[in-house]
Amino acid sequence: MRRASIRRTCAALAAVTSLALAVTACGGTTKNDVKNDGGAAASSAGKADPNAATKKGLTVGFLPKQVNNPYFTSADNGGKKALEALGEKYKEVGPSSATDTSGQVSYVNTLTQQQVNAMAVSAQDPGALCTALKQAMKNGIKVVTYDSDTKPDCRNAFVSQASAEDLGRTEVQLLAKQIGYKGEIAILSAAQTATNQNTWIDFMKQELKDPKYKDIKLVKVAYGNDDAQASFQQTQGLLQQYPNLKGIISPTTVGIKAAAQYLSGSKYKGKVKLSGLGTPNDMRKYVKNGTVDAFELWDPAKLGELAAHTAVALSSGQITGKEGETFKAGDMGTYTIGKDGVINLGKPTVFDAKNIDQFNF
Ligand code: RAM
Repeated sequence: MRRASIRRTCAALAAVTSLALAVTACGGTTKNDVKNDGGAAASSAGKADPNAATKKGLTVGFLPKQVNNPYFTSADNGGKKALEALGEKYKEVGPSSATDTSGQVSYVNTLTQQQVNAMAVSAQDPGALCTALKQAMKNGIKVVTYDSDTKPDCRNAFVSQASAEDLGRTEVQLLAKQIGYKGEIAILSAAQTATNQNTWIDFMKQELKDPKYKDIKLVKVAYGNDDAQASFQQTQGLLQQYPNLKGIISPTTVGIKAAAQYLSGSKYKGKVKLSGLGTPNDMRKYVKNGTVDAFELWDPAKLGELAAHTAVALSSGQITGKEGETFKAGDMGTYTIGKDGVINLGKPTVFDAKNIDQFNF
């Protein structure tokens, strides 16, 4: 066990037992130390010191949902760049399938055994990683989720690409406009357990309750598992099952690309509308050939960069993950931690024929 972890355990012990017992159990700790610390309870809750120096030489492990997904390549490279500029070390591990939850658990355990200082994880499933992530935190490792969250008590902070509510609602708004507020629509999602997609889909359903969408019917949520072939087949299946389908929302970069590929080679091109979340580089040709009118995304590299800065700020003691704490994320500016330890990157960009050539990611 590391020293930091022993200290945390002792502080936690002091918070729940009498001070005398905690002092005995932790040897070395004196009453004066505890006093100088501002009290055992305070130190167990962890006090942020916004003026603490940024530590150098930290190792931060990135664990995406899926390593061979270009979206995560961009995100993690953003993290790498930020870490190297700060004098830290970067590493990346992760499964090649977005539905390999037990693989993700093993990678969390590997990073813990390797005693990284912090890890940035995009969770394939909200609960499955919890035990492993809690074990990491017990060992003094700071845990940041980025892109896709776990439960709030299983990490120190979550770096969110944008407000989940905004993302869910705007995707419906974009597609509804394209289909003239009328007709059957479907959603082509990623993995059935994906925290981020499921949260956005819940907000899409809420948005659809607005009377202005009374003539739109959501007929199905299909899952392509962030696998190109499965997403392509699911799109084909949706059109077979619902020949009157007017539109598809795909809130995944892998899904929207595969759906665009299917539609552009079919009789549905330009007739069945497709929107959701994609990268401009993946979607450019489908915007130019008339398959897709508009879709949205944030800059994945910026998401990775912010996750890296958050991991370093946590490891340096500048933040603990509590609402209201602020920290500097290099030249990205100052960020404030919101409710449940969520940090929002900002607003996504809507891409269409007019602006798509201005973006290269
Ligand atoms: C895929 C992944 C990722 C999601 C993007 C939009 O690459 O599912 O988690 O944020 O799409």
